[in-house]
Amino acid sequence: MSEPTELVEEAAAVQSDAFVAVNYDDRIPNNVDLSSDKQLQRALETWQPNYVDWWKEMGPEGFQNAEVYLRTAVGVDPSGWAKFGHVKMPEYRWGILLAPKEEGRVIPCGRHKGQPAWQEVPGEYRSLLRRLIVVQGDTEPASVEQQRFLGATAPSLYDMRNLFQVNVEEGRHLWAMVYLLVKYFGKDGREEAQALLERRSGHQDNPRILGAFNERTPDWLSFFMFTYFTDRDGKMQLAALAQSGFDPLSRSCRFMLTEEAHHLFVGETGVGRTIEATCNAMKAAGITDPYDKAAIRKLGVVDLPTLQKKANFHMSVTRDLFGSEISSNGAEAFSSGLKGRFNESALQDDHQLENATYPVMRVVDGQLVTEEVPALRAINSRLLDDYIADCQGGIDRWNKVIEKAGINFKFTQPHKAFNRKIGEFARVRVNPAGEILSEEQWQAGQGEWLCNDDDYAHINSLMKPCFEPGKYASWIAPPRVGINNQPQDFEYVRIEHS
Ligand code: BYC
Repeated sequence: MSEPTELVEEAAAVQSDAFVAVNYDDRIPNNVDLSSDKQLQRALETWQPNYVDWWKEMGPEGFQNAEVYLRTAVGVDPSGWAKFGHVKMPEYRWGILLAPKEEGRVIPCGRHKGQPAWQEVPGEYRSLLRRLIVVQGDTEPASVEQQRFLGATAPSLYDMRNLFQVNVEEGRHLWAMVYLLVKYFGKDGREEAQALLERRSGHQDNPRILGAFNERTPDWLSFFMFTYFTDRDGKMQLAALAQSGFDPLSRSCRFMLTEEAHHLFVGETGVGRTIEATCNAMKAAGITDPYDKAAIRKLGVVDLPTLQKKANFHMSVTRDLFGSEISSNGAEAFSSGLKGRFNESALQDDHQLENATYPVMRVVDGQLVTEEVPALRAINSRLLDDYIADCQGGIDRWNKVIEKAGINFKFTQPHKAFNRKIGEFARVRVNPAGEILSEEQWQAGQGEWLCNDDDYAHINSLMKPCFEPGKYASWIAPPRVGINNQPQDFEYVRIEHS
């Protein structure tokens, strides 16, 4: 597949403004001059062992002693913002990294537009701001918990390393939000920081806050789909929060976005390499019909229609993460100046939207219709639309691989209303083509649009570990280039001691 665009994006983002020297002498690496605020330092140093305990309990199972080739942000100069080396994950140097302060920055949107960005919490928006930070923070450990069993079935050491890299960086993103909570929200911030270590993905009594983060990530296809589609929600939400009038949040999110790019790359190339393996195997076996599942599955690869079903699930569950399309919470987050839109500064309007409207698809009298709605109340809907557009790039690149192989199959995004549990479409049943269905029709068709037991059985049968350096499971093609240009047979994870 084509060269990783996300990496190019990543390099560009990194070269822009993320370089501030990180102090690695402190117990908690940071570029926020932590040692000058003893009270904050003590509070974070009290949280740190609890975090490490959480990591040992809920982080990658079975690989806590493995030496993993990880990148750690050092933030020194444009030719090397990160350093690579083998590290045991519990010893990873999780730190607090903020993008540099922009002198004279103003609040970019909402009723306070043009006023100096807040350096302290604006009192009238305290609880809304805290809620946004907590929700963002909650997703980070949740994803680590969801992925904790995947190491054992990694299709290669390269992929295993990428999984663990994503995991440690989600851990760092939790640190980023905990820093804000502890520094700016006093006692309740410390309580929230503790609660972030106590909720558990999928737990009946104390689950993670948002739906998708309580779903299982049972196999590597789910992992790749998750990192392509759900981490992309992370990208969109972080981009919106990077526009926050609360400057420390903006600066935290700007740095997080540089790390997020690699997660999207892992997702896009993971799915792409799966498609490549399928196409190669079909070609070698002389199979041209992508729906000849029985024959294709015998080749030890994933048939393309099953991949589409997996994608359907992850796309629909992730779309729920944008909240209700029409939302007074969304309106208030924007109007208060706490959260902007995607690419806020590049948008050509008044950035206040008091009199503007936005087209939102709704369910009216059992029909899907598009209505103009006050733009402020449609902020979530707009971000969702931007997200759907942003998803398409990788899908097009996947389709090119299939086209090049001469196979007649094309991945598509299901209709926005398909399989939704939050918002406008939560109460209707809609197929991927966008037709409203009765409950009976939905039940009858579900297995065609989302993975059924048979699909899961096949996927599970492929989830066998492949731990020999330079070797890959049958269902996934090797990557074009190694991480940090390492050779094909590089030992990305030394697992002998784990
Ligand atoms: N599941 O007005 P509503 C990432 C709740 S991913 C369960 O509809 P609002 C990452 C909502 O909390 C990015 N509950 O929506 C990716 C509210 O509850 P309360 C994470 C849901 O508030 C991969 C109620 O329903 N960051 O970084 O405008 C790996 C009514 O809310 C759901 C953010 O999300 C759901 N899907 O918007 C690792 C940014 N949706 O308050 C990391 C911060 C809504 O009445 N969060 N609800 O109890 C936000 O901006 C907003 O909270 C949301 C919701 C966009 C999520």
